Amino acid sequence: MNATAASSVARIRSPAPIRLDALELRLVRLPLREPFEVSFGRIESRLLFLIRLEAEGMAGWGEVVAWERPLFSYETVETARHAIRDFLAPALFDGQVENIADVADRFAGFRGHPMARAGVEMAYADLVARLRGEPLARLLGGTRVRVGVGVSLGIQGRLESLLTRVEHYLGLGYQRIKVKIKPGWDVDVMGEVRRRHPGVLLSADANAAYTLADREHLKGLDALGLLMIEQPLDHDDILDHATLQKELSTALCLDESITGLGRARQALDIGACRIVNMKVGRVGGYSQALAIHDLCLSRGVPLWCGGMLESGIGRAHNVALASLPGFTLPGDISASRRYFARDIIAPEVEVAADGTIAVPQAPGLGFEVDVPFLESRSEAVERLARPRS
Ligand code: OSB
Ligand code: MG
Repeated sequence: MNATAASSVARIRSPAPIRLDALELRLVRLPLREPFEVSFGRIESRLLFLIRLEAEGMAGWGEVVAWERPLFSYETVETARHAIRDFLAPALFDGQVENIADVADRFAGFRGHPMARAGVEMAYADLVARLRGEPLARLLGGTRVRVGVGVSLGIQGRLESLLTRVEHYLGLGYQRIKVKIKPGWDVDVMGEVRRRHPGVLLSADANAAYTLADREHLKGLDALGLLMIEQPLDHDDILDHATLQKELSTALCLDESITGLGRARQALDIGACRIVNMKVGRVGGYSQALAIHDLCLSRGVPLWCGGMLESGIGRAHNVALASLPGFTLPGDISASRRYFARDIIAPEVEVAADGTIAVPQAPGLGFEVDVPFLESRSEAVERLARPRS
């Protein structure tokens, strides 16, 4: 894994080595304000998986971004619970922890389960930031005080519904519109959005809905001046994407396929994409995310922060991460109210009229968790404590 080599990773350390006292796993269900549909499926509510890590009388929060069903990747809420409860947490409770590379090293012998690891790494990073009295963004190496954001619009039954939503979010200031596409809802739909909004930053996300056999059809998107086409081909492919990228003038961006630092480097080496979508959950935590950030920055590859319909906790982590210098394009980090009638943090994440979100300057995530509301929506809470020695 060799996350230790990256300089920014080395900053995520507590003032002194600490013993972690407890890890709480919590499942919370929030209804979505409207259903969200992408090429692989549709959801109406989000079962959120939150991690609370305790040490030195303080607590840090993280979020496991897996969904209930293995549609985006193979992980689910249940596989992540299993991985954390039975393998990751016990590894963490053994002795003292110094820094995030140490956390990643304890997990290094296990294969897979990136979203599970990431949830724990996120909670650890927030905890360390709070112990240091530093905003998480600064701890991660963030330099921006506001981050630019775009919105991701799901597949709609009717073109009119999509066009109304595009207008709505542009009116709120969002800097970039991303439209979810699939066969039958793609070139014509994107063409219509482009015709109405000639100047906007516009992209399409296929969530792996196509194959190389669709290359001629996908070339129809080249005339539309899109910022990028995200993950057109298989979820774990990079070779076919490299073939497709050579035939398209539009930049490809990989999301699902970038599962860690090694894969990111390979994808860039073979020209599988020209833009990278970063999701801390997908790459297995901050140890990988910061290394990928440093790689993209050093190669001049535009990077942006993706989303998984997170609660305010995951959202706050995304805001902090997107404040790093390599994040040069607007992220999929919308306001809490884009998805939820009420979020679990206070204040909620807000997008200003210029399409930016303020990076909090208070210690840790910089948002308070609304514990009474959280309790009222919790479906399961499990607390794992360090074994007494
Ligand atoms: O592919 O980027 C994606 C949501 C869930 C799963 C995958 C994706 C998305 C989004 C929405 O596009 C991002 C967000 O607003 O959180
Ligand atoms: Mg995507």
